Amino acid sequence: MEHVFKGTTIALVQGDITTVEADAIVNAANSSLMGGGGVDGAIHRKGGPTILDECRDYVAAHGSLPTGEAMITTGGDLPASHVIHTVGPVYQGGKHGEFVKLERAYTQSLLLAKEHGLKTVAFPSISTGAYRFPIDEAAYVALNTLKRVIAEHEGAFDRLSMVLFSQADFDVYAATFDEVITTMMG
Ligand code: AR6
Repeated sequence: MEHVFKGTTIALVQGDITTVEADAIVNAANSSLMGGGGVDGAIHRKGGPTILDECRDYVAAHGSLPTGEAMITTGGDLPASHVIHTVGPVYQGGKHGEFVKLERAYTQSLLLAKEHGLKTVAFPSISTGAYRFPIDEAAYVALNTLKRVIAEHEGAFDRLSMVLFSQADFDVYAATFDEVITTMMG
């Protein structure tokens, strides 16, 4: 499922993000940057030890990565050239700034990609696994943020995708995609 918005293709894909060829894939990491479960575990397993070495160097130089911020490493053994590591919020009922923090995780990842001249970026559904963000609300934040950043940085990106691990997650994003992206292009 995809749609072109201001020259950038926005795509929804069902699958495993560690198999995606892109200038960057995004990792739903935690502040320690030392790996974990879910998509973070999968990226480090498949990407090999150089990614963790680069994360360790980053933490030694800058400290841990706050929620809503992003940093970049190479892609190691992954088909993607780079990994942008970001930290989504832990969902705590929705009244603790989670929506703004989730939006910021997407935005900062995209700004970092732009800074490095990376034109194709694939995201997992940040915060909707271990961090328990309701997926329907997270889909709305994710897709609206991609759209806003594309409009604010026209020409910066060729293709932005959301890679949903399960069919159920894909279906939720697809319904939101119709609402937020396809029908509001004007
Ligand atoms: N490709 C695409 N999506 C995936 C993959 C994959 N290979 N594997 C899982 N997902 P989570 P979070 C989906 O828990 O909620 C980690 O331990 C998954 O189905 O990976 O941001 C970190 O170290 C879900 O929809 O990330 C942090 O401590 C989505 O990715 C914490 O979890 C996000 O689930 C971050 O939690």
